[in-house]
Amino acid sequence: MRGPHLHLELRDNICHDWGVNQCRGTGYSATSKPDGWLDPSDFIRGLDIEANGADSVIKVNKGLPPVSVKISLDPRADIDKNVDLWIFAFTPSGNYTYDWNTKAWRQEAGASYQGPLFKLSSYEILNTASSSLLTAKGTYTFDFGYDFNMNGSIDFDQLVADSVKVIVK
Ligand SMILES: [Ca+2]
Repeated sequence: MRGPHLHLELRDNICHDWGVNQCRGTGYSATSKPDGWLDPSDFIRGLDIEANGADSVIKVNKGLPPVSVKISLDPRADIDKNVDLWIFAFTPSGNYTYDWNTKAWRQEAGASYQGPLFKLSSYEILNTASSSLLTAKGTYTFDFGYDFNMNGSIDFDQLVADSVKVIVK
C-alpha cells in the first residue's frame, strides 16, 4: 500500500504532458495519470492580465502608443466552479469595474461576474484607441481575480489574482 507522496515533474515544450516518451527519466510514469498521482497543472490556477504584452508595469507617453489591456483564464481543475470574478481599474479619475455582462466599464463597485468559472483565451478589456478611460497622466492599476465564495464580496483568503500597472507620462 502506497502512502501519500510528493511528485515533482518538470516540463518543457517537448515534455508537456503525462506519458510523453521523451520525458523518461527518474520518476517517469509510463501510464497516463497513474493512480495516486496528481497532475501538477491542477495546482496552477491560470489567470493573467497584461498591458501591451507586459505582465507587471509599462510606461507610456500620453496618447502614444495606444494601450491594450488583455485578460486570459485557464482555470483547469477549477473550471465550472462558482466564483465572484473581479476586474478593477484604479485610475486618477476614480475606480472602475469591468462589467462582464455588458462588456463595459462602470463606476459602481461590485463583482464583474458571478457564476461558473470559464476558460478564456486572450480577451481585450480596454484599448485606449477606442476608450476615454486612460487619457490623463498618472498611474493606472488593473486588477483581475476571482474567489470561490460567490457572495459579492472579495474573499482574500481564497482570491486568485493578477495585476498590471500602466504609468502615463
Ligand atoms: Ca466572494
